[in-house]
Order: sequence, then C-alpha cells, then structure tokens
Amino acid sequence: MGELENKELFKSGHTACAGCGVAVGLRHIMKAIGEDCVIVNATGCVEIFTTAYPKSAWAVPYIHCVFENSAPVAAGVVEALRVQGNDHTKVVVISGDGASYDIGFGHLSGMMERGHDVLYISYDNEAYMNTGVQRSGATPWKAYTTTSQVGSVRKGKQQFKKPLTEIAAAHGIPYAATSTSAHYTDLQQKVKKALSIKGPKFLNVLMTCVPGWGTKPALSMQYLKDAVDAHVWPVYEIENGFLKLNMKPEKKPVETYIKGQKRFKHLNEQDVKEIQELVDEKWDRLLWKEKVDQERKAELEGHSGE
Ligand SMILES: Cc1ncc(C[n+]2csc(CCOP(=O)(O)OP(=O)(O)O)c2C)c(N)n1
Ligand SMILES: [Mg+2]
Repeated sequence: MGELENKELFKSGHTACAGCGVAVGLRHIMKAIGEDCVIVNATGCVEIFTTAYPKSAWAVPYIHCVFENSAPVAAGVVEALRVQGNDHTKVVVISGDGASYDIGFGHLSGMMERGHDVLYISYDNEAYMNTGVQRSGATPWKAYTTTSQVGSVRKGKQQFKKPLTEIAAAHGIPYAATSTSAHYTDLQQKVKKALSIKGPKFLNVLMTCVPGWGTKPALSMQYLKDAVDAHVWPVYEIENGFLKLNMKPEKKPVETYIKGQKRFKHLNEQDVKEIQELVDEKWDRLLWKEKVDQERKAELEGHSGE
C-alpha cells in the first residue's frame, strides 16, 4: 500500500465521546494522508471535538468552514495552491453526512463537476449528531432520530438512505469508494489510492456514533464489522465508472447488526424482515453491477491491447 507516515497527525486529548467511531477513523485516515495536506472540515461533531479553543487535535493545516461549504472552500484552496506552483500538497475535505448528503450536497456536486483535485471524505454517522441526532439523508430506513420519531403512526425514518457514493460516481469522477473506521487497512489503502489520482475523489466512510445509535462504546468497531458482514454497508470502489466489491463476506442476518442499537429497538419481526429484503435486493444489484462493469472493463482492455 506504500508507506504510512506512522506519525500521529490526529492527536489524542480531543473531546470525542468514549467509543467514537469517527475519532478512530480520523486517526487512520490521517496516517494515510501524511503531513503534506490541508484539511477542510465543515461544522459538525469533528469540528467541535477537535478544536476546543485554544487546543487543536490537528498536527496539520486545518480550516473549519460553515456547515454547507467545505467543497467550495477546498476547491478554492486547491486552485490557490496551483497558482502558487504547489503540485504536492493534498487538499482533503472531512465532513459529516449532514454536510455531504444534505446541506453541502449541491456544492459537493459542483466541486466534482468542475473537476477540482480534491479528496472529499464523508464521515457517515447517519444523522446530524452534533445538534442532537436529527435525521439526515444518510439515516437508514426505519431508524429513530429526534426528527424521525416512533409512535402509533410512524416508526422511525420513512425514507430510504440516499445512495450518495453512487451519485458521486455518476458525476464521472475517477474514484468513488466506501469503507469504515473498523476496516482500517481497506480505509488507508483507499485514502492512499485516492490521493494518487488527479481530479475529484469521493470516499464515504461509515463511522459509529455511540449516543446517536444508542450503542455500547466498547462495541463501536464490532457494529461496523457487522454492518459489512450483514451486507448493510457494502465495501466497494468505483474506479473510472467500474464497480468492484472489495469484500464479499458470507452474509450474516441483518438482525446481528440491528440488535442492541437503541435507534432500532422499536422494530418488530416484520420490520426486520423488510429491512433484510431491502439489504438483499441492494446487494444483488451490486453483484450484478460488478459483473456487468468488470466484464465491460475486461472487454475494453482487451480491445485496447489488440
Ligand atoms: C446553515 C446551518 N444550519 C444548521 C447548522 C447547525 N448545525 C451545525 S452542525 C449540524 C449537524 C452536522 O451533522 P453532520 O454533518 O452529520 O455531522 P455530525 O454532527 O453528525 O458529526 C447542524 C444542523 C449550522 N451550523 N449551519
Ligand atoms: Mg452525521
């Protein structure tokens, strides 16, 4: 995978909750990025727990920007560096799902469409956690949040999770991929690979939120592993439009992942069955897409070799 700097560029002593999957993920990500970078971070938990004045957890240049505009700020930084003749410093966005799926979505789309040389990392903890667990476009179907309540009429979020990684890839960017904080080798390889590619790159990383998901701190990494093993969060990459699943674990029932999370505690057997059906359908579609894409890729490579 190439050298990791093995320096702690994301320092301890910040104020994240015990068991925060985001803090773990950032530590791995920063080792893969290395020192020569500028981090652009939208308002959200990360900004709050890493930059309590006068302290900072960042041992690299860091810009906090408002909730909606990390993509344009990163685009501005990258173009300013280019004008200065700097072709080595990496510009990386680290922003939450609320910032990426919702409020900054148009700006993210514009950044990708214009083709800026930015790695955009969405840390997806599946709700607006910093402001008290409101639902976002990333919140899963049927999950409880403070704005997708559970009562006699409604049982959690009514809508499906937005397929942001596929939407990003549909812009025709060279690299879009998913990972989690727990699968750190995969995560670091993807960060390294993305940074070796010119143009806009998008990485969507599932990260646990202990208060938001209602999980035990000690199980934060286990839930991420279960999300992948239950095919709830497929780990894949879409390189130049061709999809490849990086992990094909033997499927665990979706219940292993849902069990013990307070945001799903209202679900009955029928709800779990419906979620399982949705997960299976999406997984089958990914397998089919991978087959079609990889066959097409081989065909094109065969032609170019003639
Ligand atoms: C324009 C605007 N609207 C609302 C807010 C309030 N706000 C700050 S952070 C945040 C939620 C962030 O959610 P996400 O991006 O998922 O990050 P997380 O807190 O989950 O880490 C909200 C709603 C704001 N700062 N600016
Ligand atoms: Mg969030």
